[in-house]
Amino acid sequence: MRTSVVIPSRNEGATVVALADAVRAHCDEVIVVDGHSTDGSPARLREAGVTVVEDGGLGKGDAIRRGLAAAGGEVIVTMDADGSHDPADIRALVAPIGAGEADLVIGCRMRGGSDEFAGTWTMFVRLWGNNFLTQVINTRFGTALTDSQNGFRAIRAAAVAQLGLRENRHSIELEMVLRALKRGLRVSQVPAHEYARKAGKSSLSVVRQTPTFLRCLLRNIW
Ligand SMILES: Nc1nc2c(ncn2[C@@H]2O[C@H](COP(=O)(O)OP(=O)(O)OP(=O)(O)O)[C@@H](O)[C@H]2O)c(=O)[nH]1
Ligand SMILES: [Mg+2]
Repeated sequence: MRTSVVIPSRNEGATVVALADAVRAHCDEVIVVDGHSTDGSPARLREAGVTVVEDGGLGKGDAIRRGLAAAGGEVIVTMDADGSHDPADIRALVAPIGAGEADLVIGCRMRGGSDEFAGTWTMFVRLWGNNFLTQVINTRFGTALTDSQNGFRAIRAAAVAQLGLRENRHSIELEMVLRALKRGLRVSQVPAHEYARKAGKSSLSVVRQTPTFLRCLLRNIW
C-alpha cells in the first residue's frame, strides 16, 4: 500500500534530517511537520528534498493533524523526529493494514522493549499513566492492548476522516485510539522498540499535560 510517513518536529535538528532520509527507503512519501523550529532544520530538510509543512503553533497534536491532512498515502505512519523510533519497524506497522486486518496499528513498547523505561520518577509516572489509560480503554472496549499511547503507529488514511481529531497537544494519540474504537475500527499492536531520544529535550511535561490527558479521556470515552 502507498505509505506516507509524518514526522512532527520542533528543534530536532540533531536528528531529523538523517531520520527523514533514512525513512525514505521504507515508504513512498515523507512529510516533516515543523513546529516553527529556530535551529535551521526546516531549511536543511528542504535542501535535502524533504517536504516540510508548518504546524499552526498549537502543539504536537496540531502538527499530527496537519500531517495527516497533507499525506497522500493509503496508510499514514507517525513517528518522532528525535531518533527514538526505528524506520525499520515501519513495514511491520503497515503490514496488518495492508493485509486488511486492522485500521490502526500501534507500536507496542511492552513487546518491543524500550530504552526509555529508565528508573527515573518521570519515566515511572509516564509508564504508570500509559498503563492507567490503557487499562481504562481495555475495560471500556473489551480490548487487550498493552501500550495505547505510543506515537509510533500506522493508520488507514480512509479512517482518519471518520475520527474528527481535535487535540492540539500530546493527547492526540489518546484521542485517536478512543475515537477509533468508538467507531468500531480495528486497533491492533505490533512490537516496536523505543530508544531514548538521541538529542534535545522532551516537550512532554507530565505535570502540565496530565489535565489535558484526563480531559481528553473524559471527552472521548463515551
Ligand atoms: N511540529 C511540532 N512538533 C512537535 C511539537 N511538540 C513536540 N513535537 C515533536 O513531536 C515529537 C514527540 O515529542 P517528544 O518531545 O519527543 O515527546 P516524547 O516522545 O513524549 O518525549 P521524549 O521521551 O523526550 O522523546 C518530537 O519529534 C517533537 O519534536 C510541536 O509543537 N510542533
Ligand atoms: Mg520522543
